[in-house]
Amino acid sequence: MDKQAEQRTITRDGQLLLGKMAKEQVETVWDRLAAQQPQCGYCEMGLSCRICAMGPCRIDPFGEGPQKGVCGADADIIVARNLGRMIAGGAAAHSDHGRDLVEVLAAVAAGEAPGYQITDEEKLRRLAAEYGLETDGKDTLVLAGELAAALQEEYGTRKGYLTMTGRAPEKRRQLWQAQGISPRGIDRETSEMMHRTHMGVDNGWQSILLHGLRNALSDGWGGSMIATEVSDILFGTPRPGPNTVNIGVLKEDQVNIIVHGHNPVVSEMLVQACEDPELVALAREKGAAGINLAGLCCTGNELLMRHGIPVAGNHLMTELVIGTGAVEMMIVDYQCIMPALGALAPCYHTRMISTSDKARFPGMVHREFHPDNAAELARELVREAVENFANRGETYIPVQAVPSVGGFSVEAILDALGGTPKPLIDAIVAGKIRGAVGIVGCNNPKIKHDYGHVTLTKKLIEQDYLVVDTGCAAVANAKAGFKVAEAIRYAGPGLREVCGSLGIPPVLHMGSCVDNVRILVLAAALANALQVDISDLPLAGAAPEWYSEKAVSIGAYFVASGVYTVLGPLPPIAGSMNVVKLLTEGLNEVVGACFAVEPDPLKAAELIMGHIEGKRRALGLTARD
Ligand code: BF8
Ligand code: SF4
Repeated sequence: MDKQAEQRTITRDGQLLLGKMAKEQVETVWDRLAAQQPQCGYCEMGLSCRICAMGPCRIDPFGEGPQKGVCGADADIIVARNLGRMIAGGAAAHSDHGRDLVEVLAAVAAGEAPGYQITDEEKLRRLAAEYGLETDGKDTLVLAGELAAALQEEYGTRKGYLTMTGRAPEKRRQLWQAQGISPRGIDRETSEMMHRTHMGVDNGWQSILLHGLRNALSDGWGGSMIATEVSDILFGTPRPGPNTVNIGVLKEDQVNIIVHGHNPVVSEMLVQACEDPELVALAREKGAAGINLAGLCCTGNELLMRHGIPVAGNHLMTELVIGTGAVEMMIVDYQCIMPALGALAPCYHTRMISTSDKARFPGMVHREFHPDNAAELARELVREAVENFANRGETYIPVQAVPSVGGFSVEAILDALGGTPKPLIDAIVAGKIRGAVGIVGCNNPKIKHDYGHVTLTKKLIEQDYLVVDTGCAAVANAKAGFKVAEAIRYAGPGLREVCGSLGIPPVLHMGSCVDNVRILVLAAALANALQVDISDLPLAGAAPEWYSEKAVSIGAYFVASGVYTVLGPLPPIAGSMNVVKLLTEGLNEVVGACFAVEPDPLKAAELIMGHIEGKRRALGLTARD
C-alpha cells in the first residue's frame, strides 16, 4: 500500500484511488496543498488585511514590526473583521441556497415549474400556519404562493424579525433580545456585516463579533431553516431507509451519473430522469445494464435522505471518484465544488456539466437549470451520459459499498420515539444515554481524511453519547459502518440498549449542511419539553475537519443557540488573544456557550464528555467524574 496515501486518508477506497492517480500523475487536492507550503503565517493567524487599497496590511505577531495597518486598525480589529466576513460568506451561501428553493416554490405555485410539485402538503400547511397564513380550506397552490411570498419577506428589512426564531425556547429568545443579537432579516445581517467591516465603520472587535453571532443566527434560524423546510415541502420530509455509501456504489456495468453540490432543485430532477423508462431502454441498447445515479457531498445527502440514493463520497473524494474511470457524467450545482474538477475530467472520459447561473467552472460545459426547463434538461443530460458510456476506458472500482441507513429528520426521530421526545429524555435522565452530540462539517486535507469524524464518533458512542450528524461528517460515519442497526455493537451498554429497542443505529444521519437546522429544532424540542434553555441541555457540537465559511457560520449559530462547539482546525484568529479569549471563554457570559479548538479527536471527545457531564450535574442528573 502506498504510504503517502495512507497518511492522507483512512478510507480504503480513498487510499487505493490515490495510489492509482499518483501512478497516472494526476494531481489532487493533497498535492496542491503540499505545493502551497509554507502557507502564509499572517493569513493563518488572521493578521493580514486587504479590505482597502491603502493596504494590503499585516500585523507582526512577534511585536517587532508594525502593530497597526495603514488606517490604524490593530490586530483585534483585523482578526475580528476577517472572521466576521467569513461568517457573512457562509451565511450568504446557505441563505441564497434557501432563496433558490423559495423561488422554485413560487414557480410551482404559479404553474411554471413542470416536474416539481408539493410533496409534503402537511408540512406546507404547518409552515403556512406558523407564518400566520389562513390555511383552512385554501387551495394548496394558492397557499404555496402565499407562503413563498412570506418567506421572501424573511430576506428583507421591512419585517424586522425572523418567524422561525419562534421555535427557539423562550429563554433563548429573551437572551438574544437582551444581547441585541436577534436576527432582523436574512440578507440584512449579511449586508450589515459587509458594511460594518468596510474600512472606517465598526472598529469595536467585540461589536463586530457580536454582530457575527446575529449574522450566523440569520442563517441557522433563517436561510438554512428555509432551505430545509422548503426542500421537505417540495421533495418530501425524509424517513429512515437503507442506502449504500463509498466508491463501491459505482456500477461497472451501468451508466454512472454523479450529482455534486448542494441544491436538490437540480439533483431531484435527475432522480426522475434516471428512472425514465425510455432512457433506461436506451442505456440497455448501448450495452449498459441500467442507469446508476449517485451523489457526492451535500446534494448527495439530500438524495440519500429522501430516496436512499447512494453516496459515492464526501468532499475529499470528489476528485477521486472521477479517477475510477467509471463516471459518464458529473453534474454540479454550487458550493464545495473544486474548480480543479474540470481539468481532471479529460484525463478520463467523464463529461462535466455546470448548471447554476451563479457557479461556472473551467473545463465544464454550462447547461443552465431553471424551474421551467429543469425536467426536460435533466432528461437531455441523462441521454448524453448514456451516449458517453461507449467512450468508457478501463475502470477501477476497488471496494464494495457499505450499507447504511439515513433519513432521520426530526419528524422521523420523533416517530421512532413514539411521537414525543419523552423516551429520549427518559433515557438521558436515566443515564443510559449521557447526552447527544452533533458531529458536522467538512473534510480538510490538513487533517487525515475522515479520521477526525470517525475517531470522535467511535469514542463518543462507545461511552454512551448519541451522535447525530450531517454533511461530510455524516458520509464519513456512514462509510465507517456506524449507520446500520447492527452498529450498536460499537456502542456502550446504555446506548446499545436504547437504540437496540428502538431499532435505530447509534449514529443518526440528519442530512446535508443546511439540515444542521434539524439539530437546532431537535434541541429546541428537548429544551421546550424540559422547560429549560438549549444551553442547559447535555448537548455539544463538533466540526472536526471543517474547511468552509459555511462551517464557520454553522459553528457560530450553534454557539449562539447555546451549544458548546469543538472545532478541529483553528480558525484564523490566533493573531488576537482578545478574540481567542472571547470565543473560547467570554461567550459563556454572553450566550451560555462557547467554542473550543482541538485538532486531536480523542482529546476533543474528552472535552465534549466533560462538558456534557457538567451539564448533567447542573440539571441534577447523575454525572461521571
Ligand atoms: O455543505 S460539509 S465540505 S459539502 S461545507 Fe462542503 Fe463542508 Fe462537505 Fe456540504 Ni457542508
Ligand atoms: Fe490596511 Fe486598514 Fe485598509 Fe485593512 S482597512 S487594508 S488594515 S488600511
